[in-house]
Amino acid sequence: MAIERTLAIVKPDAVGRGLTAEILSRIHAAKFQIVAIKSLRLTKTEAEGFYAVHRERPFFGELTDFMSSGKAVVVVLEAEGAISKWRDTMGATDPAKAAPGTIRKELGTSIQYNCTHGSDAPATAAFEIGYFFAGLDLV
Ligand code: 3AN
Repeated sequence: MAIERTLAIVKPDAVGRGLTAEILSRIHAAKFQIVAIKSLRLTKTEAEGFYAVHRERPFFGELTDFMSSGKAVVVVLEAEGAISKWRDTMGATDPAKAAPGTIRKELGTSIQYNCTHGSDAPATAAFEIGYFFAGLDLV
């Protein structure tokens, strides 16, 4: 499998609950390299731009309110097959349906407050990484 990069976000629910170090430790345990990392608070407009593909979904307003409600930690991860590997490490979107041992199963509290984000395909990963990081941050 090829070496890939993906964008992970420790969402505001997890940062607010003091779970950043726990999630970074799981990233380390799963053997991802951290290529770039920063802490920031998205504006509502920036959250809408990030989730533009979901603009027509009924939860778009709620989702972008939540994602701009507090600090998040955005991380570029690298590994063989990083995109699917990180989605496996996170577990299913709904914590109630996520597999045992996954971040969302063990730490998430609802489909909205599910602690982490991960890109879902190579094109999405390229867009999402570029949304937060410049080329020079990624050398
Ligand atoms: P994933 O993050 O697992 O790729 P998506 O892309 O379907 O899931 O959804 C993006 C984000 O939107 C999810 N991480 C979750 O926070 C939120 N979301 C998805 N479905 C719902 C829903 N039914 N109600 C509220 N928020 C949702």
